[in-house]
Amino acid sequence: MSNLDSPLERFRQRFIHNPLLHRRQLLKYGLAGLGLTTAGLAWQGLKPQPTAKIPPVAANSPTMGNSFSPMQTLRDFDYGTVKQENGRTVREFKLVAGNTTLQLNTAVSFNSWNFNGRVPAPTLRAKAGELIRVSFLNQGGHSHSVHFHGFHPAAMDGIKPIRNGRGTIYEFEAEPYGVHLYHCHVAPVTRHVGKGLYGMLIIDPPEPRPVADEMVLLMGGYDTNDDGKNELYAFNGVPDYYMMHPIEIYQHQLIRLYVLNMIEIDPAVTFHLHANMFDVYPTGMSLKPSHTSDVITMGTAERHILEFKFKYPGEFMFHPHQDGIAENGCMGAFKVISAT
Ligand SMILES: [Cu+2]
Repeated sequence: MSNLDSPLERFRQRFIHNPLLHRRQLLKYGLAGLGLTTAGLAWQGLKPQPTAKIPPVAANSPTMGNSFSPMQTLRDFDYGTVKQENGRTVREFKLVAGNTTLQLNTAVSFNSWNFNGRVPAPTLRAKAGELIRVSFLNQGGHSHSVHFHGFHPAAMDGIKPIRNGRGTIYEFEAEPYGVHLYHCHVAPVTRHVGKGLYGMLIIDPPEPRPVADEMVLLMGGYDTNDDGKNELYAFNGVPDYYMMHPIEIYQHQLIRLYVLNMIEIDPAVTFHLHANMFDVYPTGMSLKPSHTSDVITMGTAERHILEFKFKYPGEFMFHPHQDGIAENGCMGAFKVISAT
């Protein structure tokens, strides 16, 4: 257990009187971790191999008053429905735009616009060279669209507004490999993205990357009073979630973070990891790191793969080094579990 005098524990104590927030759940050695391992094997289409050591995640992870749990969406990859067409692998995905109330903290509810009822949207994942087919249905009440980053024909660029109640299909080749994004591109884009219409697209290289405990961290900002400034920020949708509920990982285990800055309005933020250094794979478009650091700067829509292992057990924070942004919700921590 954490030391009650630690800054992390003091931070948590500020919230525990709150009935909307759940105390941390006891670890349940259920099927969640096994499911990830099996999915990983199926994905690679290989015989059993060494797999990443991932602490089990309770099926009833805290939601902090929301309809989804950032502890679940952290390692949740949507591989779509796979089909073979003319000798080619097609991955079909479904995105539905809608509106959901997000509970950002005990005082602030936020009317989000989102894909599939969650912020960020599902992390879509395919392999380089496959065909991606996304069925989009707009039930959001306003016109929306889905604009993907990566190579695709002009007709698939997702800048044409799709009216409420209508749908369309986006189809394009999964290229280039890397960590990309998708978002609504209806003007004003700042508002549509700020309301929550964004997600990550991961395109894996032809040869799989080394086995790792993989997770996504998307940074977002919330203009809660429509004053043209962000009042709150979050990793994966819910402010301060991973401070209240640190991400459990194992000591010495390779961790692969897919990080994306989707904070509108503020020009750029950094990502800083405490007590460690990470290898940087810019835009995830290389198999070798460009350099090693403990801080990286990202403008809006910039993203990278960061890899590291923790040498020491304990709790270690991560956050942008723009401390006003960190202290307004864009802060989290890893809880490194001893390997011995
Ligand atoms: Cu939109």
